[in-house]
Order: sequence, then structure tokens, then C-alpha cells
Amino acid sequence: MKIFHNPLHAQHAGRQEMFRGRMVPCHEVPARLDFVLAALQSRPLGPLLATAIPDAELHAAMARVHRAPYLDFLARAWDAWVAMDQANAERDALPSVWPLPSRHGFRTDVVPRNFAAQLGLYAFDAGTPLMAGTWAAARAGAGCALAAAQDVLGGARSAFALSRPPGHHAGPDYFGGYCFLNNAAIAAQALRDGGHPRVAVLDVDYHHGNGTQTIFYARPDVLTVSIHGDPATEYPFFLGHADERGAEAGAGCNLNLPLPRGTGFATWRAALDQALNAVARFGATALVVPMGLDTFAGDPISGFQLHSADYLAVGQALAGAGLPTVFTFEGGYAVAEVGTNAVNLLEGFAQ
Ligand code: Q9C
Ligand code: ZN
Repeated sequence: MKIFHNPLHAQHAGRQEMFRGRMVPCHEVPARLDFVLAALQSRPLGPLLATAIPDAELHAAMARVHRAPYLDFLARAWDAWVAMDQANAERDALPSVWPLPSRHGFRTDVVPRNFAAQLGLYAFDAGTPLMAGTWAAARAGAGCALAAAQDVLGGARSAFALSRPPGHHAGPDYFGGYCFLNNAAIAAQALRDGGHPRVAVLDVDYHHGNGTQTIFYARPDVLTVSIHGDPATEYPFFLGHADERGAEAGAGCNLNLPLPRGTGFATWRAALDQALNAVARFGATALVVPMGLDTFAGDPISGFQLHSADYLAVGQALAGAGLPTVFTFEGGYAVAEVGTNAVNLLEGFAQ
């Protein structure tokens, strides 16, 4: 399988995130990707490629799943942050005020002129710092996802978009959960636009893929399935319950499989079978897997108990779907093990 990697990823390197009233070091660090590259060097799965997608084509693909005002916001965010206060050049941008969208009559249809307020309009947490290189890194990552989808459209059995920042928490017009552009959604939409009539997204990250779910929630042509920590206790808390099944024409086209914190591989693997059955029943002709490795027992911010060898079996089970598949790189914060775990999953798939 070809691996489309993002040479600009390290331009996004947050210093601190807000966690329960204090600033803590960022979990989503550049070294995560370097460990995957190192694992791929000793166990190569295919050629490592940089992408060369023209700007206009990339922008069009991003605009298929994200709203134009949000993309404009991301493009100008860093300059606007520094324009507020020149000293901001030394600080990452984080929001500290929110409109509680759709509650209590707060207005979200008027974009405030104050940039600190704009951050709160477009972000849903204070754990996702934005810096000078964020837009360049995220945009190049979307390019990796698009290139991987194009490779699969060209007949490849699978392709891997190896990029950070991750994407599955980013919605039509919001960022959060370390994510800015929804790489998996961009790949899924590109597969649709390239001729696949029915595309499934099977999210195996520890955290619910709220952004992807929201993007496709009313769509009958894209099935979204997510196996994740129960939002009653786990991030992102406000979405990901089992009774969210899709809306309007997309009714029945979303499946959430929340599992309690502490869940081990046997139970997780049974949920994966349920997810794969749903993908088969849907009649998907292509698959996107937002690949989070934060289900690992050693993950510092997550609560499942998968072990490194389990990821080989996960990859094998995913291959059983028999579908052309795009993988994106999502969470996984046990930095020293994330490379082994990612390559185990992909190798299990490729065998
Ligand atoms: N300080 C992804 O895995 N909050 N995002 C964790 C720990 C945010 C995870 C709090 C978790 C976001 C792509
Ligand atoms: Zn995650």
C-alpha cells in the first residue's frame, strides 16, 4: 500500500492544552508521526510518497465537507491572532469564550469582529491550540487524504494517509479534539465523487468521531460507524450515544458502539464484528478507516485495554470486509508504541 505522508506536519506543534483548569503539555505531538515513520522503515508496507495536488483541487475537496466561512477563518486565523496583540506571536491561540450553540438564544449567525470570540465560535474545546503553521500542516494533511482516496479510485486495494494534526473531531465548521480538517470525511467524499455509490467510514479511534458523524448525519450515501469510549464519561462527551442513528434521508446510516472505559480486546473485537456487519448490510463499495491507536492499554488519555498484538487481528478483520480502503491517522498518544501499533494494524490488513 502506498503511504502518503505529510512533510509539513511538524509545523503544527502545540505547546499546551487546557485540561481541567490548568495548562498541560500537548499530547498530540510531532514525534507521534516520526515513530510511525520509524516503524515503517523497519517494516515497509509500500512506497512513502509526498503529494502534489494543485491548490484549487485541494480547496474544492475540503469545501465538499467544510463550510466556506470556516475554511476562510482557518486560513486567516494566525494573522488575526497576532494582529490582536503582537505578543501573541509567542503564544498559541486558544479560545476562552463560547456561544453554547443552539442553546439559550446565543447568536451564532453573526460572526463577532473580536478574534478571540471568533475562536470560540469555531472551536468546541480549549485543548486544540492553533499556531503559525497549523493551516499549512492541516491543509497538506487533507492533501494526503485526497491523494490516498485518488489512489484507491485508481484501483489500489488500500492507501494510508499518514498525517497530523488528526481530523475526525473536525466538523463542517468547527475544530477541536486536536483536529482542524476532517481528513477521513474528505477521503470519503472524494470516493463518492469519484464514483463509489456507497461509502462507509469505520472509526476505530478511542474517541467518538463526532465531526465525521455530523458531516454525514443526514446523508444516505455515507454510513458512519464509530466504536469508542462511552460519551457519558469520555471525550467528546456531547455526541456518540447509541441512539444517534442518522437524520432525514440519512436515518439508519449512523451507528455508534459506545463501550465502557476499561473495555478489553474480546469485547472490543465483538463490537468490530457488529460494525463490519453494518458495513456489509449497507452495501458499501469503499471503506475509510479513521485509525486511532489510542485504544492501546498504555495510552495516557484513554481507557481501553488493547495490546500491540491485537492490532494485527484488527487489521485482519478490517481486510475481511473485502473493500478498497483508505486509512487516516487519528489519535494514539503512547508515543513510543504508536508506530508499532499502527504498522501492526496495517500489516494485519495487508497480509
Ligand atoms: N488532557 C483524538 O484522539 N481531551 N483526539 C483529552 C486530556 C481531548 C483526542 C484531555 C482528546 C482529543 C484525535
Ligand atoms: Zn482519539
